[in-house]
Order: sequence, then structure tokens, then C-alpha cells
Amino acid sequence: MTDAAQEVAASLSAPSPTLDPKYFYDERGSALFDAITRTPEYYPTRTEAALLAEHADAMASELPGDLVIAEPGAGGCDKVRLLLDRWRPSGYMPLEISRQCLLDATRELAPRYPSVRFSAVCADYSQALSFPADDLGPARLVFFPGSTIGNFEPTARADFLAGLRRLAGDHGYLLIGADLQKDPARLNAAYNDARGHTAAFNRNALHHLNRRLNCGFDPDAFEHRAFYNESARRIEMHLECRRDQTISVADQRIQLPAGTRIHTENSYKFTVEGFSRELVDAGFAPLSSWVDEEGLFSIHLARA
Ligand code: AVJ
Repeated sequence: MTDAAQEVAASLSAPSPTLDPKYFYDERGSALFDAITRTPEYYPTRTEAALLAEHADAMASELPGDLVIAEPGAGGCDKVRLLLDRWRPSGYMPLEISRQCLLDATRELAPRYPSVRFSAVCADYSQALSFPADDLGPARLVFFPGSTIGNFEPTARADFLAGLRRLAGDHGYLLIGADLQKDPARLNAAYNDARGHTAAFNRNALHHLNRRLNCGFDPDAFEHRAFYNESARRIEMHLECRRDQTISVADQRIQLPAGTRIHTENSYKFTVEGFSRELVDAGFAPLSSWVDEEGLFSIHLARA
């Protein structure tokens, strides 16, 4: 029996059933996430890209000339292109769990940037953090865009930021995106897009588990629920079961009575000040942050 099966069985049979957001991301899930980022409602991706484009020079002016960019969870290596174009770093180190993603992206990218030394690392986040920087070589800039940091619970987030500090090394840097607290209506819209891509993305976790672990979910019997929890300052995504279901995983049968909600994701929202404090707590010295005119999204540059 696989670790994944055990993990899923345990989290689904808990009094409040949950699934790890990592189960969103099979091939279809990544394509659906891509579709989400192009909906009019989902502002984070395009706002962050605009901030990077507008301030790339200002960012570079606070960094040493000789730099290696390390990107945990690089995926398709899309966002870093802008930095490779503008900064021409001496190296780029994508760390990505999906071997295929890593190969496709680096094969496409590397020939376009002959002066950038590519060192692709196939590893998940937790392993990614144990690649210490060479303190004699170029400074390492850890790039963690997209407000992916918002997926971590507060304690895990503190640990992860401390891990990014280790990955950066003692003369390294961190460039990280953090989505901001705002009008709940705006947030609710971003996670309930009219085209239904977010709903499909949420349900895809069940399709993925059916395929991988043969769970026997009926994904269409689940309703997408996403809402801003104002006191916890996070978007919560759930899948609400419309009728009684029994699924099976790791030789266990798990009852999901009608009305059961599986909590699939938290996406925490920050303030610039609050996030800067978290960076300090993780051992970083914040240098600058950039926010768009509407105050939707922030990018933070910090020194180790
Ligand atoms: C990839 C975690 C940043 O939280 O906004 C998008 C994932 N979930 N729509 C986010 C997501 C639903 C996204 N992150």
C-alpha cells in the first residue's frame, strides 16, 4: 500500500475530512489552474506578472550582479522568464517534483538563454530546501512567486520560510509573492469564476484520486464551495457531497454522508506589514516590497 493511500485514508476519515491541495495537480489539474489564471476574476497571476515587469529593474538594483535564481516548485518555469530576460543571471535552478514538467520546461528554456547555466533538480518542496548554496559562488536568489506561500498553515509557513532562508544561504535573497487581504467580494469572485474553472479544478482532486488510488468518488456529486473566512484571513475551498457515498482507499471503506464537506485548500491572505514580519521571523531582512495600484498583490524582496 502506498504512502499516498494511507495519507488520503487518514485525512478523509478524520471528523472533518480534508485533502491536501497537492492532489489538485495532475496534468489536467495543472491545465485547469492555467485556465483559472486567465479568467477575468483571478487577479493574482496577472497582477504579479505586471509587478515583476514594472519593477524588475528596481529589484535588480538591490541585488548583486552575479546571481543564481533558485525556484522551488518551478512548474512550467513561466514566471521566471521575465527575470531571465531582464537580469540574465548566471544560473537558474528550477526545483520541481514533476520530472516531465521539469524536462519539458528546461528543454524549451535553456536554448533561449545560452548564457544562463541551468541546473534542474527533480525534488519536492521539502527536499528542495536541503540544497545549500555555495557560499563562495554567486549569490542565490530564491524565487517563490504566485502566493503559493498562502497554501501553508501558519506554523508550517514559518517552517517553510525558514527552509527558504537555508536554501538562499548566508548571502542569498528571497523574492516572494503574497496575495493581500481585500474586499471579500473580490476574493470570493476570484475563487468562484463564472466559467467554472475553479470548480472543475477543485473536483479534479477527486478525479485524480480515482485514477491514482481507485477511490470510486463520483466527482459530479460534489459541489464546489469557496469562500473567504474573514477571521482566519483565508479563502477556504471545500467539496460538499450532495448524496451519500462510500469510497474506498487503502483497504478502507469510508462513508461520506450527504452534506459532508471535504476541505481541500486554504489560501491565506496577507498584509504587507504582517508578511514582512514573518520574513523577519524566518531570518530574512526585508529590503523592499511592491504593491499594485489597487492594493491587490505584493512582492517582497528580502536579504538573508
Ligand atoms: C496556486 C495556491 C496560489 O491559492 O490562489 C487558485 C491555488 N486555488 N484557485 C491560490 C488556487 C483556487 C492558488 N495557489
